[in-house]
Amino acid sequence: MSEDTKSNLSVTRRGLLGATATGAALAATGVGSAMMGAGPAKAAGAKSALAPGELDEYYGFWSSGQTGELRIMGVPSMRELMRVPVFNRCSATGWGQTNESLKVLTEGLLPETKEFLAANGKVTYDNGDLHHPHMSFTDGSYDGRYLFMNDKANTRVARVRCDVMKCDKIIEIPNAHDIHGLRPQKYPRTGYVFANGEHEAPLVNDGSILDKPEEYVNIFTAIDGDSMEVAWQVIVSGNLDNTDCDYQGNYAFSTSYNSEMGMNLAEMTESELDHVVVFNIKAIEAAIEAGEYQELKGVKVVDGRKGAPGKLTRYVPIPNSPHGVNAAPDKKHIMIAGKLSPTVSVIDVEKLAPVFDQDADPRSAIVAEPQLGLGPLHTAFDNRGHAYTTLFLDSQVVKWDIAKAIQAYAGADVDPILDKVDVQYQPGHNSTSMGETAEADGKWLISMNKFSKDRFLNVGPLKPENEQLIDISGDKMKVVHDGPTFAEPHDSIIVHRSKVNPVDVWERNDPTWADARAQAEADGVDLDDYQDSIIRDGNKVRVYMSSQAPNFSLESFTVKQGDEVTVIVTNLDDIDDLTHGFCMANFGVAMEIGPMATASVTFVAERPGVHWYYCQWFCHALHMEMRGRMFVEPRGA
Ligand code: K7E
Ligand code: CUA
Repeated sequence: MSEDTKSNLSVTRRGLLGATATGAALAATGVGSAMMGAGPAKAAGAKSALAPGELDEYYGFWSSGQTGELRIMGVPSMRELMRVPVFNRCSATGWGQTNESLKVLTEGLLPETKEFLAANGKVTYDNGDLHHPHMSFTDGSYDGRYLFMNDKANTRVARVRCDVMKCDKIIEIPNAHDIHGLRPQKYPRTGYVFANGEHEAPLVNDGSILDKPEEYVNIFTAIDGDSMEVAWQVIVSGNLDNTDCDYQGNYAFSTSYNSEMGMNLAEMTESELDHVVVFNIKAIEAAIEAGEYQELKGVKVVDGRKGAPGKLTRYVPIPNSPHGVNAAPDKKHIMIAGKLSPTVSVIDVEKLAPVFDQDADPRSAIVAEPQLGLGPLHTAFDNRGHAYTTLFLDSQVVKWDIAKAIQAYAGADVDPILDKVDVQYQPGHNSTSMGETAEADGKWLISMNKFSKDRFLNVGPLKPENEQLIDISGDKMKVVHDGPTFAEPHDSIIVHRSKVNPVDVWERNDPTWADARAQAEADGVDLDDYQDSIIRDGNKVRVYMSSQAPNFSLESFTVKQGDEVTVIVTNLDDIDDLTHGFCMANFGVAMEIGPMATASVTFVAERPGVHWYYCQWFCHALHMEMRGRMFVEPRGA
């Protein structure tokens, strides 16, 4: 427990209800004797409610599913701190409209996608389906550089810079279809970002193959997290669901819920066993090095299908339809959640070498397979050898002992299940504080429940989800908070705040507006210290101005109807929390300009007359007065 959580502890009814009865907890939480004198009271567990002004101990990074953004939460308060637009559009920040964001949203698209989008009158996709946000690692723990995330809807992978909490790269993954599972390499560093294509398709998907399942493949992708380029891909059998990797840098693992390669539900759930694909990273790198690959759409692709010769992959049979993959912080065990099977299969990474090198039975790497309950989906961990698995159908989280599960599998008469707690309702992912790193600390667990039903005021047929905070610091799990969220976070990570250090004010030389800077230089404008400038270049007009509360440096400017106008605004307020906006009324134009940032937007001035632009970020007592006029002279005037 960190110093400041300790000092934040207070005795509340919720704390009392969330009690754990151990003396150790009493000592750790510092609950006074007056409290204990109140009867057979139990010690308060860790405190979730923070007083106004108190800061959270953890950052929570939440996905938002079909909303397409990243969300930043405070844990344990469960307060939403920020939304970071990624695959979506954002009215507040202009994401998807500013030139800077459009560059991120378009530069990583494949040429054929750009053509397809152009035929539909678009330059990029408007939607995304963001399931899995994960932070970059160095040596088995978070390093606070980047967050990576997938887009299942349009086969993309994005990166968010943790220094400014903005998305700086989005790439479309060639050859694959519908990126679902995603995890960064843990050791020695990220390194690779592993990404699963969920839906199988003909390798060359040009419309010549439909009903030949044997020609359908799936693609596992390793992306270089530094350059955000695809490093290599592996062709696999069966579709791919979730992925994780070990703490040694040797293997990655992907669950496959459709080893049958079925195209409908009956076919997909036909066989009793599916599999997890184990990828031998060093063998794959060696194959690439040796030239044993084919090049597809500019990517080096190796063959790791079932039965393919070599040591690139192995297929470990797992009971019907496995879903989640989670590496334990003991750096040894990988948990494969059964979903349609009530089991979690535990792989010992130290038993994989014989599977690759001596063709040992792939099942020999399984060291436990406890029956936990119905619908196991995902597993999280504490630092005491316990695992916490969500049970979708039972609407529970089950806490179990990894060592006991291994003993039971070896024949001992022990029950690995330690505790079950009801959650409301139907949990998907869960996550624990630092639980996806070697620094798991065993304090908090979030159960991300797909249904909230009766837990909140009714808001109509579309209900929020319910994300419940569970105190896992004691022997028994205690649900201490309900948190509604909008569609539809799948996954989250809980990162100690010591790992994340965002800036308050942008650096003027930030690469985000490198294009605007280059254009300014070409226009003879010093972007860091310029006079207002209006540059005419044929029918293109570039309007440079700055903002300083409560003024735009330009009170007005004039263009001609039909001009393509680019407005470049630099916020010269070098002050924490002084964001301005630029909104051109009735032009559908609005953007955020953070302190010391530059942002730009381009539109065609097709509406003659006087048009007000204003700052839409409440920045000053005279914020309403922070405005100016664009005058558009009618064509031919
Ligand atoms: Cu289980 Cu997309 Cu991680 Cu949802 S996935 S729950
Ligand atoms: Cu600047 Cu409001």
